[in-house]
Amino acid sequence: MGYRVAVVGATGNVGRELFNILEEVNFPVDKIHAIASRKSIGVEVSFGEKILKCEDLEQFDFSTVDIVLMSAGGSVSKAWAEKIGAAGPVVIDNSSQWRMDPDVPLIVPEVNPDAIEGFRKKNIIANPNCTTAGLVVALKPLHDIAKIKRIVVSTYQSVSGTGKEAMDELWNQTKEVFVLGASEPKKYPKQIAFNVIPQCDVFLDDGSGDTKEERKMSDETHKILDPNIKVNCTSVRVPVFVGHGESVNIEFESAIDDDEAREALREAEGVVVIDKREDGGYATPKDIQGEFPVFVSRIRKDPTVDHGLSLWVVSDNLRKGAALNAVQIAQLLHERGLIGKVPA
Ligand code: 11C
Repeated sequence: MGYRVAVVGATGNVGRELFNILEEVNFPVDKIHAIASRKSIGVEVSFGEKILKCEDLEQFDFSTVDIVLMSAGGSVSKAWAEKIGAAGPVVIDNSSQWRMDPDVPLIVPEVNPDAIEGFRKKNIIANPNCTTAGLVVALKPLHDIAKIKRIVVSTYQSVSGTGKEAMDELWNQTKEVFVLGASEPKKYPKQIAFNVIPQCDVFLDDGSGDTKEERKMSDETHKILDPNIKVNCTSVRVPVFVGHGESVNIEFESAIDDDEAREALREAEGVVVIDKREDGGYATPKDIQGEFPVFVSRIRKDPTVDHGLSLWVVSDNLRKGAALNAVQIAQLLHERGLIGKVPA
């Protein structure tokens, strides 16, 4: 027996990956709907061999499905997720809208699977930000050995995190630079081709100087892994199409050496260690595009603190950072027999 599934935001980068991954992991699907805003009604998306035509979000009867995978941005999730959850299906939401709501579990299945049990209050489960997902999968096995006190993270985020128009902007500017000069930036505050931009998302107006992306890294790490970990993050956009890298410096409460960390990471679910300490003996965004795991490289002691390690983490932001994690949440619900109507 399979489930009746709807994908909301079916035409976006993550929406399309949701269909691919449901198919790749052979999720038990009986019926599947592609849902989008009115302007995309009739647009075709593929699910395996099948072609689906997008249906109108405003007209769709959500009581006819069991699971809704949503990736249509924060404002659509704000307006729709609670209503959809109240109609019956469980909503797995990829936006930042519900992540910090105390009545909504924020789940990375390798890290905090048991927290999923709390989803009935709103019938919504939140999927984390792409950089947080990769980070916590890599931190969890280390935190289990020697508690983490503080992390300093610098991200190297690809343009697909901003969406399709940002990918076009990088592509067009890259071509234009050698002819007429790069066109004016639209999606980013500065030229992204042949550049790096130390800003992801908007600046917060709380006087901290942090961007929204940087705050998500700290808030979401606290909710998923441990509220006591101090997080300092600088998020940077780089001219890469897919795959987010993260340089992570970790300070632990007690001793852990690099061999022990490497071994724990090798055994951890959802992690692949590539750490050869030679030219090219590490993972880059280009190497891991389309892959499921989180890749960890450059694991080494940080001798500047008592118990410190540095590492390099890279994952496919559209997969583990978004669509894959959402589908893994659906698989977790399925394994635990949690998909069905909200109990009366
Ligand atoms: C980026 N991390 O790369 C963002 C994209 O909260 O789900 C995902 C935003 C989010 O710009």
